[in-house]
Amino acid sequence: MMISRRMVLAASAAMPFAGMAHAADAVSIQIHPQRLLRRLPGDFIGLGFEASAVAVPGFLSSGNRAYVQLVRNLGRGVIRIGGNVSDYTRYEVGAAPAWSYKATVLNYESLRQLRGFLDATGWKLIWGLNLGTGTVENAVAAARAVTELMGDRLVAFQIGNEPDLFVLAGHRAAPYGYGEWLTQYRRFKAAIRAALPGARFAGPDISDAGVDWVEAFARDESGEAAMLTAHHYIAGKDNLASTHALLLRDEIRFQQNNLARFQASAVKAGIAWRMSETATLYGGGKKGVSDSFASALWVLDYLFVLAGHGAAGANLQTGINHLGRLSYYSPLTDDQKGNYGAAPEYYGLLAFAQVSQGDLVAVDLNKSGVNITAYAVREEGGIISVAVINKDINRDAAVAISGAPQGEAQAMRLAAPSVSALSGVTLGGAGVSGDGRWGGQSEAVRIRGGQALLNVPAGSAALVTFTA
Ligand code: BDP
Repeated sequence: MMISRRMVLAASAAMPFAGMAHAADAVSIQIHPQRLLRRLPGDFIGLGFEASAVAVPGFLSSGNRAYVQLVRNLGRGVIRIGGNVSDYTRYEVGAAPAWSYKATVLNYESLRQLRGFLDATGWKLIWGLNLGTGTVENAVAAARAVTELMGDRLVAFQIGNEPDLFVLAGHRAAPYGYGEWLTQYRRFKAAIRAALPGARFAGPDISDAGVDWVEAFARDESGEAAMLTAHHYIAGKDNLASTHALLLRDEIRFQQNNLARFQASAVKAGIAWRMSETATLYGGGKKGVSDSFASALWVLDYLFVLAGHGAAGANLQTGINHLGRLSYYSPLTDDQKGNYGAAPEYYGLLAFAQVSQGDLVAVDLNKSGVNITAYAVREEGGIISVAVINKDINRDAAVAISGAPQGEAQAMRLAAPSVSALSGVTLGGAGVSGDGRWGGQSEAVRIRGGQALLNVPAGSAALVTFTA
């Protein structure tokens, strides 16, 4: 846990749930510190921005102190530039920058500022080139400038955003399937490689519907591609089923139909896979749902689900969308007047950042019918952190954790007035200010008979850290 060495609150002062009105259900968690599932990549967390975000002067720059701090709080991650706007974006070295949906222009200075932002945060970059409406010549020019300016901060290029939806987006006439796209992808790739022999590529950056493309791409570009990439949204914002409860439900079908297949493709091709764009509900998110506390519990659980399926990480789509407004699913707020802040979802990312540096190890969970999940990470020095996420809207959990090293345990709580709360979210009892300050603290956890005992109320999470 990143800040676990901070001051620990006295247990008595930190028991806000002591007076719970109804009985909690008994949930038991058994940790297996020696049963390694996988090492978690240090740059698992990612954010994603529409290409237009790079054009806004000063926004993704080292001078935007507040934003830099908000991003730095999340550890060392990866920024992905892409989205719908990238398929309408032009690069011109000395042109005036512009940041509208279908007419975004990036210049050399836009990229220079982005490099400054990456240096200030320590983050890396995945860059999406315009295949939708751009020329191969302009893609080469953009790739040259990005390569020159980003140096080793650049992870890979992508070519086209959600090309499996190119007909729907009006970028291509039907029939346009994987085969047609691959031909064009390879033409762009060859032209870029001719100019930049060391260029790395990731793809196919498809929507939820394009799982077959990932498998085909893994097969056809194995030994060529640096990474497999895909997108995921739980559902659309206009879907009547898109409620808080939907965000909190385990996505069993998606895990089986998409994640398991991505994992198998990546293993077979011997390369990494990453969820390069993801958020709760597409269409810019749903007001009152995507921007509620449910999204914090969702993202904390979801990142562990992805990690469990071998993902290299995930880029949470962020900021001003192609429609020119802030997406409700954005973890970071932006009033477009220079004021920023942490949306509820940010707290879930911040929570993940506290407990995700190390090895994912096995847990057995006895849920007693509660909609609850638990994940354990073994950090350097044998510290074990357990994320317990009670996604149940009604049922409190009386949690007993065993199998962790005997010694002390501390908990940091992720909480809010309710899952539908739009504000009042805290991690470790503290909110995050607009300039990124946060002073979250842990509370002592009672240990009895070798078990750590704590209540995790309905619609909340706890990060429990054990030190020997
Ligand atoms: C995705 C696009 C992204 C959009 C998002 C949405 O790649 O640019 O902003 O949908 O609809 O498919 O919110």
